[in-house]
Amino acid sequence: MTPANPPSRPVLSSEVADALAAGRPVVALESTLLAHGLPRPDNRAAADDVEAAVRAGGAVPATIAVLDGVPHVGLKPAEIDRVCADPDLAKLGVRDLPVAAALGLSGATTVSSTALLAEAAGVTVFATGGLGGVHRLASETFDESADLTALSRTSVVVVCAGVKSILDVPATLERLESLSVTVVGYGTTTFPGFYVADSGSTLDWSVTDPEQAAAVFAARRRLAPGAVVVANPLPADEQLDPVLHDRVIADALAAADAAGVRGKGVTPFVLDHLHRASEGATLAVNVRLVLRNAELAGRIAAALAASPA
Ligand code: PSU
Ligand code: MN
Repeated sequence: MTPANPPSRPVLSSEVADALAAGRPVVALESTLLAHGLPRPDNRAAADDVEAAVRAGGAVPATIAVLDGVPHVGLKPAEIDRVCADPDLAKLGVRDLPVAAALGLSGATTVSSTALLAEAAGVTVFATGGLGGVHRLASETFDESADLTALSRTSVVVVCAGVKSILDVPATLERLESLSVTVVGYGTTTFPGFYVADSGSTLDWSVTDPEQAAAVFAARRRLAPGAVVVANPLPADEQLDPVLHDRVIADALAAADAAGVRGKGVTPFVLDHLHRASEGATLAVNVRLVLRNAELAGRIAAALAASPA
């Protein structure tokens, strides 16, 4: 059987191809947060809203997923329908891409695989909700997201609201340092806590506007491969109530443990538990922070296009 396109040769939508050819700004969006991070059917409206937020920031959105073995950068509405509707869609990190390509499988892409496919397509700015990272009790389970090592070798700007607060945030920041991933706060040296504005950890550096973020990325690209993480906190008046946050996260982690969930099932299980236990409060905040990140990513992509490295 002839293999489908190898992962290094993604298929671009015509809008994304035209924008890249003309040097116009493009922002990559991951599909795992749609397929596995947000519940159906709310995820479908969120997908459109996130793309609209990228446009509001001044860039063309490029949602990324693998369909029938072929990596796509920029999805048509019917393709986004597929990603959002299929309850059995695979979750694909970098290591899963060759299997999907060779066997003609479909799946949503995580931060790690989205960053790789974006870079291969020439898209250098990427928006998500929260990065994967070091799980609590990772010293026993060895559960550390492949997002971290992927970002150490992939040259993209990733706009996020920190790392998911279900994780061990200080340990994740230590690993990002070890892996030489550049991390800057957006307008703050307080590292955001995904659903909450403050994770309790601090950063060495901050940038004040999209132009500074673009300049940091341009300098990083001249220096060495690897990502620039732009950590964009929710404003305090939009965050989840921190007391509710701490309670529901403890419950969700205990439930995951009791259910014996392991591996790549952990993050979707815990996010789903949180959405239910908070009666939708974590879901609303999750969507809100992704929209803010998408808009900022659009503005950073526009700044990069205005003064290319
Ligand atoms: N951010 C969100 N929701 C998500 C994720 C991130 O707001 O669902 C996904 C991303 O795709 C990230 C993945 O790459 O969770 C990490 O999964 P794991 O912990 O299994 O590496
Ligand atoms: Mn994991």
